[in-house]
Amino acid sequence: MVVRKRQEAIVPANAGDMRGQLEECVSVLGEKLNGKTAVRVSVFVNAVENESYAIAKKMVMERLTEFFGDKMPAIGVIAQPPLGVEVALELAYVEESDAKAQYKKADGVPYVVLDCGGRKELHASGMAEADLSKPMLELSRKAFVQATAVLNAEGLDFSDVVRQWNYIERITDMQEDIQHYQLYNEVRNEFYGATEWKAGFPAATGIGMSAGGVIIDLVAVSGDVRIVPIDNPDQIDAHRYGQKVLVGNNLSHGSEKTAPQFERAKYQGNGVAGDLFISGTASIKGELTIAIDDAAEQTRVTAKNIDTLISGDNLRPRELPATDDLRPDYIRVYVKRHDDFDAIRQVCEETYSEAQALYVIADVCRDNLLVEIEGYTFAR
Ligand code: 3EB
Repeated sequence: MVVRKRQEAIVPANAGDMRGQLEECVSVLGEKLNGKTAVRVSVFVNAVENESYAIAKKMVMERLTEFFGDKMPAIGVIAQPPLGVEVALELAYVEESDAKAQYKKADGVPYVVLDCGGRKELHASGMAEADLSKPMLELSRKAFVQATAVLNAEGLDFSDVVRQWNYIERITDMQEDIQHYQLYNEVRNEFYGATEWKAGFPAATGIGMSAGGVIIDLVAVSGDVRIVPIDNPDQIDAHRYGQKVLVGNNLSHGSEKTAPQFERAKYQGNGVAGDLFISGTASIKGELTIAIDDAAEQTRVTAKNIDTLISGDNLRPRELPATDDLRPDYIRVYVKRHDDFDAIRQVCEETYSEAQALYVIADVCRDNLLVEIEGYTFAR
């Protein structure tokens, strides 16, 4: 059985400080979760440097630990200010009757395992080095070491990951001649290289945050399941990007820079129903940025990329059950500049009127990208 994930954006309606808004979010969380099983809570906080991030993270973790007790879902706290508020939550849950949840810990990371009858689903978030004073290389490696520990504790490896979020502090900043994002790509390759990839890389998001180092969230599956990577005919696969779109140097200062290893989308299901994870998508055609300096047009191009990706025409040849055009159930929208928010939101609301949406401020991985959109839909 494949269990439909539901996602909800929980954004406080009342003004106030972070603590007050968090309280409001937690009370909404309680209402939404009535009879449901939380698998992940992503918490977006208005913090712009490590000191205020650490304070916010501590407050959030204490409050959510109190709320969830010994049934902690995957939780990550991300320094990406939600638009207009101090804190917002994204809740991912399943109907309790759908799956039996186990709450576990490995290397200090709480995670959830859903037993879906012949199929196992792992949700883990917030994997990161705690000491944020360490250099980017160590921050990146520690996030992957923790992810490895969680996967191995469940007898899985990276090739079982179907969805990954890669949060990278000040993603386009240079550390000498190496860009933070490129450094991350090299480290990702160190860890990904150790596994045999049978059904493509994960669907992923690679996105900036203002503080917090490097954080990984993931969803992995094993058992009786069909996993299908989905590419976009209008975009070059990111793992085939050429050297000229990757910035700066690489770690070894010589050989080729490693491209971002992810698929545009990934399906996991049983031939009748399944999850369709839509990777972070931007205004890129081929491998080049389109509509430079025009946030509204970049949003339209991004939406078109998503529509093409999950269209019946693109899915049918892969023998996925969804033969009609799908729409995202849920989108998360990363806005680079606050001033572009209204323009971006207007396009998103017109295009995805039926989807829930969460808007956060974040640096996108190329200087000329003003918006990135990720999504989820249940294909059946
Ligand atoms: C792009 O299309 C935009 O490095 O894991 C999107 C999704 C992007 C995932 C990643 C990066 C990643 O190249 C950036």
